[in-house]
Amino acid sequence: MEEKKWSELWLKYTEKEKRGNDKLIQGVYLKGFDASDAVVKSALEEWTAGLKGMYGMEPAMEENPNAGVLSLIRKADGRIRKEGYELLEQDGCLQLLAGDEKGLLYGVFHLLRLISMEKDLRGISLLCNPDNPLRMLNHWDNMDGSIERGYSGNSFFFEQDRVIVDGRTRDYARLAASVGINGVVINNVNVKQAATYLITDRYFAEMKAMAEIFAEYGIKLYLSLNYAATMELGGLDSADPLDPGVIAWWEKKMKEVFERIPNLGGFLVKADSEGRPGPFTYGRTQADGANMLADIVKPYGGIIIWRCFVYNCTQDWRDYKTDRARAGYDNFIKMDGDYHDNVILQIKNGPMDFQIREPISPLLGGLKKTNQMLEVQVAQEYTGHQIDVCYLIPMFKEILDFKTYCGGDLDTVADVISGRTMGNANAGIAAVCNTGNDFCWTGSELAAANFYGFGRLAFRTSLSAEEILEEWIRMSVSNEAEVVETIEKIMLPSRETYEKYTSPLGIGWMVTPHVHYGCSVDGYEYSRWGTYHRADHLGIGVDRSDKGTGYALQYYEPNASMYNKMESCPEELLLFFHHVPYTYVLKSNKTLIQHIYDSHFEGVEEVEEMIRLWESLQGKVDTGVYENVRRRFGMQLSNAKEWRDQVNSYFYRKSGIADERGRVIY
Ligand code: GCV
Repeated sequence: MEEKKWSELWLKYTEKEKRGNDKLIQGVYLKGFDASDAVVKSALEEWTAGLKGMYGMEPAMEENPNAGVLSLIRKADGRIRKEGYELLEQDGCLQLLAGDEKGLLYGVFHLLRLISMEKDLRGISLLCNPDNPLRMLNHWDNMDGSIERGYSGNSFFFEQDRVIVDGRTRDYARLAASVGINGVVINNVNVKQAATYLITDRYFAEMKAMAEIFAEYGIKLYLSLNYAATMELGGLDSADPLDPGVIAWWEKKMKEVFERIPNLGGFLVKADSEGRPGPFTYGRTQADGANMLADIVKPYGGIIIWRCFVYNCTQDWRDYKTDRARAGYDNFIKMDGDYHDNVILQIKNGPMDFQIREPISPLLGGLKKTNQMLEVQVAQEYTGHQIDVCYLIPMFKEILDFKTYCGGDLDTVADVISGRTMGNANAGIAAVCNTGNDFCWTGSELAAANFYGFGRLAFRTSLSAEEILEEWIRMSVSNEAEVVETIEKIMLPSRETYEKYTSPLGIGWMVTPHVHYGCSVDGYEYSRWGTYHRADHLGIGVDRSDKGTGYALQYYEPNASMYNKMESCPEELLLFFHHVPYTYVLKSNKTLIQHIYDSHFEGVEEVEEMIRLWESLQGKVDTGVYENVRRRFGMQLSNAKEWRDQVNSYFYRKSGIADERGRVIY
């Protein structure tokens, strides 16, 4: 067999301690499921491959659910819901009760996870229903093989305008399904060049083949759509959503597309944003655009996921009332309730753009009558390019736990996007994915924890960042306690470490324009109207209170008042909401400027400590993994020092206030 050019990540299936589990799984009994169903087949194949690799066993199909046999049984009873499952073991009988085929597949992956982590299956009793109906990965892959904000090689979906469907497609689907992903958008939201043709005869055969592989793992294929396809493909002179000619073109096109690509879930649309066309061009609303497409795909069971990343990147902010952070809310809140049932608004976690720390977008829960999805970024665009270690799951937990006060008891972001708040089924969570075609899929071996963790969290938002990390380490790297603990020490605080040596207290940016890695204090690509951070010789920060841009008032009370006042604003977001004097005293009793100095020194020291920890693992983890991470740590340390020196010297020169501790500031 040809050797794979990619890692198996957490599906390695190497030999494991049995701990008596083998006695429970000598055979497999199937009831209520059709063994020839594609998803059931995948589940059985995975079970077989997993047991062969981890226990050297080849369990046969059995006629009876005897003790010592794993029973896979269909059971949908209100408790076990669609895509859900229950695992039970009593008196030597291990049962996986599943609500449907996907539940069966997820249950099998759960058992394999436990086996891989060398856990005891005896006495197991757990019910797992997915928290979010839609659990999606968004790839920003271009048809030429490049990936927008990709840090792991090239695309494994596209190469030189060709679609790739091969063994890696299947392994990708296995990895995604193993953590509960049920929808994947394969192409960049910036639909340019050949990607417009994904909905044409040129690519239908490949789309169908890919959709079929995904379907075998319970995943629906989605495509990013070029809103102006009527013009770029159809030769019309308009993309006006109310134009009958435009509507007729889309009707014909969608009929063809859904006939040719079975298992297509629908489309993701970026309109009126960063140069992309959209309904605003024609004086129409975002709802006009989304609803037009949604009505057309509805007969095929399709959905339209419409992004809320709509802002005017050329706006002049010198009047101090204009604020990019306001844009999402201002553009979408007015039409709350106007969106049709099969439209979902996809909202980035923060009002700006995936910074290391931002407040939660006030649109999440701000919209009370509209389907919503949360969009987070697993690709480390602003969080270290998969060079710097940054375990993102603690940040995603914070976002999900945020209380929006949108009314009632079910008002956290997790409630809103799961559909619990409004009782809607078209809801969920999506992540901009961090994969590419390099051997370990994610550039840094450690960055795979974010891919893994996102899926696990999307399925069960109650899992902690610690639990998820432990699972990932044990399955991907080692079950040795020392290795597990050391990697936890490196990764659990890594988001705070990154924050410490980059931009302080929620101010964000200060990164090299366009590249978004490395320090450039005044660097912001849209900075023709002045610096983003508004630093002068007295202070720094953007006044987003009622006296400034008014952004703070987009939240429900008491969040609005909390953010509006400097004294009650959470300090980690202080500079996002307020322009603060360098001499302002923080709760730590340090002045703002001293905090900036200290945190930047600390950030570098923490990276040095991470490196010491990692080096203690030499010889205890796979050499390839060790070297991959070690190389990146060298780059991370230079990056951290560069940030420390640039930021500290910039603010020393601006403020004229020396470091209390007399350290060298270059
Ligand atoms: C896909 C940011 C990124 C862009 C990205 C955009 C978006 O601006 O820098 O690369 O485009 O967000 O989310 O659409």
